[in-house]
Amino acid sequence: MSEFTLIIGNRNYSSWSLRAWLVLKKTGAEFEETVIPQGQPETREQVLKFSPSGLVPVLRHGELSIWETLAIAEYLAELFPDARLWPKDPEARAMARAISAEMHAGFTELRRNMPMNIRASYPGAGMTEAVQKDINRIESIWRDCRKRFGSGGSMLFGSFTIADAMFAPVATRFTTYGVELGETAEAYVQALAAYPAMGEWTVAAGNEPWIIPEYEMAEETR
Ligand SMILES: N[C@@H](CCC(=O)N[C@@H](CS)C(=O)NCC(=O)O)C(=O)O
Repeated sequence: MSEFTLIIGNRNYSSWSLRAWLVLKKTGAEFEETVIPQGQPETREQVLKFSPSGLVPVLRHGELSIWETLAIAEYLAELFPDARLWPKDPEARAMARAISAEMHAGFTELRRNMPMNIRASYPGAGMTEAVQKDINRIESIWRDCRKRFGSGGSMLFGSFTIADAMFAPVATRFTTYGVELGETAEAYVQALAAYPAMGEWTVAAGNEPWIIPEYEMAEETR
């Protein structure tokens, strides 16, 4: 039996689950996954068995249960220093933490209007002026990180860090909703899509049976 269990929601729709899963995957540790499908009558009761907040993801390590994605990420960064979950350089690390927190707390218009739906394709749906503002800010973050810290690889800080995990669901949204991006952002979206763990998650998301109607776009809203 693995030391770690990650309790997640649907792979296709649960953006926070994806973030925590990518971070845990980067540690190289063996872990088990428990999927609690969202939007079912018994979902809340099942999640509450593991998570006092009633939200997923939750990381279980022995008797310890950690909810909140950034807390999970920080815990794993402490346990697995060799996985380099944060950039080594203090300036880059400060920036990575700032943008991860900004992602955690913000971009609400994008999140509300373009819910993560990995296997779907809804080009043009969900766009508003406020969503475009969020996108502009995200593009500016990505450009800045790639230019200042990204020379060692194709991720925001070169190699994959928690910051990339935080923005991975945004990249899938840009693909689902066919968002037009500048060159740097487009290249970064492609790099994330080619990241092996992301590919693994995407295939699994495509094979899930559950459909949550509220995250599917009606014809007239596209
Ligand atoms: N702040 C939380 C957000 C977690 C969250 O909103 N999780 C969603 C799934 S992505 C959830 O559990 N929603 C309740 C539900 O689906 O029943 C975190 O960082 O982990």
